[in-house]
Amino acid sequence: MSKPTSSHAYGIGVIAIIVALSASVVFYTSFYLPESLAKPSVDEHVLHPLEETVIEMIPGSADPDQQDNFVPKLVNVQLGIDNHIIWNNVDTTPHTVTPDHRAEDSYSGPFGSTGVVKAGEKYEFVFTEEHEIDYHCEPHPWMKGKIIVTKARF
Ligand SMILES: [Cu+2]
Repeated sequence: MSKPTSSHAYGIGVIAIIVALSASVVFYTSFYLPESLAKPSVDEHVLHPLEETVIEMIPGSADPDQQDNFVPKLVNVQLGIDNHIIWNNVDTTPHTVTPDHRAEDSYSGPFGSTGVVKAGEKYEFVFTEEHEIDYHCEPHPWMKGKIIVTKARF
């Protein structure tokens, strides 16, 4: 003896599964796929590290006789820990963050400020892979700094 109600419920179940499957196919092809093709997949901890690393362009940096300008000058960061670097211009003069040699991160793109960082403004960059970059300030070439990005030690 077949019960029409249970076969009806079975039919609804099959339709629900088909609808769910096609919805996920549509999502995968129209949203997930283009997104994942556009950029390499990067670990969430690397994209949103625990800490920000701050480098200041300090007052007086435009003076070639002043020893300190990018402070700190040498910065070592680790992916997933403190690889989000912010350059704060706390000086009264505009400066740039310019790599000595072209440097590019495969997720974040070319490194370096586009144009100057005005007084009171900042430039920030999230490194997502290992790098060793020497950089300077375009108008004040005596302003020099270095960034070393390594994998977390644990
Ligand atoms: Cu400068």
